[in-house]
Amino acid sequence: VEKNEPMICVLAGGVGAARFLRGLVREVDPASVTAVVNTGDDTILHGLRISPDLDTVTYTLADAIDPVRQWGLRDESWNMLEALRRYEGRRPQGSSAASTWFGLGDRDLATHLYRTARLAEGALLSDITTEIAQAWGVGISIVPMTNDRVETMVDVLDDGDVRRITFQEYFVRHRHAVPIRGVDFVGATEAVPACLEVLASAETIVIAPSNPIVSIGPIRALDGVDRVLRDRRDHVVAVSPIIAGGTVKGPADRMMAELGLEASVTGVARLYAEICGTLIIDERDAHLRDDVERAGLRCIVTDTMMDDVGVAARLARTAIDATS
Ligand code: FO1
Repeated sequence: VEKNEPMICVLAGGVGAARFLRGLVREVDPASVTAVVNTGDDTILHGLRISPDLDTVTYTLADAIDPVRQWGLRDESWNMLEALRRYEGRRPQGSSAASTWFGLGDRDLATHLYRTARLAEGALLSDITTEIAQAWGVGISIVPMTNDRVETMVDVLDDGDVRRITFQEYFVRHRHAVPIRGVDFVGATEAVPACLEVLASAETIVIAPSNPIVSIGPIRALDGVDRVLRDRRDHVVAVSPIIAGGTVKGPADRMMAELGLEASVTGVARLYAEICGTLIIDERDAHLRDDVERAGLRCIVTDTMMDDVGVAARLARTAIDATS
């Protein structure tokens, strides 16, 4: 690994970003990489602050993520969750105590306990995130998009009425099986972004193949982020999370369609055209190259299906080369 490598910043959500980062650290010195991670998915349950995307990135880079679920830790046990069920039946109406719809594994719980206790002591989420990443031996910088609380809320259609629920209620409790009418990043306009310096100085800014609406959307909603990205558009490269009109994981395709966007690489290109110079699309979408270029982006076609870390490493190299 070369010394003094150019800095690379990756705008990250959960699984897709984590897989990309695992490939990237095979190609470059991890010390040259900063992941700016969405915290709009964060939630408080049982009084604990849970940061799914931060933990997915950390656990993946530590090679500790559960390979099947793609969230939480491998070799997990669920004694706490089982024990909680005793109280669930006794819970009064209107209480959310002892909720068991969100899977908190026994070992994963330690991370939430640590994060919550440190927040209660007044520590910054960014410092806590560094402490957790270092404890797991992760070599890149993992930075929450902001130290302030931003909460992604989803307006869902429920029996003809629009109802507002938290992102985790939408994603986990309802298994993202309810149609959405809108998303709102509550707190984003007042929040102070924790990423403007790294965005201003990175040689390469990669928008990871994450959900453009609820993973990249909250980062972009922070004051100044889109402005910096626009100024540095030639240094920004995105990897499409949409392949052949669908997603590898998660509901990005459906969410886009339900919000009136085209669930295709062209739809992604239109969302990113102002802030991003190059879009990397999968070979399966090669026929849409002209559409992407008509949207105003340079288009690179390659294998983006990160089934193994070798593909992810080659994809990362392609992204770096696109901006240098
Ligand atoms: N996803 C699920 O589908 N079900 C769960 O019970 C669940 C628990 C969970 C616990 C900790 C954590 O860090 C993530 C967890 N996830 C779970 C995944 C996560 O909520 C979503 O994948 C992301 O928020 C989407 O990016």
